[in-house]
Amino acid sequence: MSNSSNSEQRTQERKKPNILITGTPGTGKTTLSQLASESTDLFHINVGELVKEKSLHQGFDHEFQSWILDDDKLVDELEETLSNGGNIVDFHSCEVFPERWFDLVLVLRTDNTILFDRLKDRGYSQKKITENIDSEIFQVILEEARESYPAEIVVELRSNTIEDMQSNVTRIEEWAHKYSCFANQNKINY
Ligand code: DAT
Repeated sequence: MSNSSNSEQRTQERKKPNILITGTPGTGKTTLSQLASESTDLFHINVGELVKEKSLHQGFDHEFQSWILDDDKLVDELEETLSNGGNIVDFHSCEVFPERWFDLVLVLRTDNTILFDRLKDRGYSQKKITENIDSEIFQVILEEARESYPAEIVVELRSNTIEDMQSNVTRIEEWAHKYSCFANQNKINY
């Protein structure tokens, strides 16, 4: 199936879009998702919290200090909600989700020195800080997004400053509004 028919299928099925906000830990996913959720009628799903809350994991990895995700459980848990549309999904990885779920994939990017300070403030160990900074330098999440979703729905967003954050919220707000208008027009046409 071509990318364009994939996106048509996405729009026809949902009156409201699903947006994935992804990026290295500390780039601002949760803050942006909360703000964007408040200024649109989209529902914020913090996947990291959900995984802990509903035990969608196979235990804790002490070496990497993180939960070992149970992909199948996570996809099953979210399937119905995502099929209905109207969600902002916030997670530090993106390859686990089916491609058909998302209409827009935003990858947040932060300069190393700024990211370092944020992760240090969060109390991360030196090892965890280094891993995450390396991941940001090598654009791991951006590459993952480009491999997992059609190029036209993957957008890289700078997230260094409060001004960046505000402009990202505005862009999401405008985009979600356009999506809804387009979906409603489609409905009238069909
Ligand atoms: P993530 O969900 O990606 O782990 P977060 O939303 O928890 O990141 O943000 C980490 C910290 O950085 C938090 O104290 C808020 C701050 N922050 C996030 N994005 C920012 C931005 N664009 N400008 C300034 N501070 C930001």
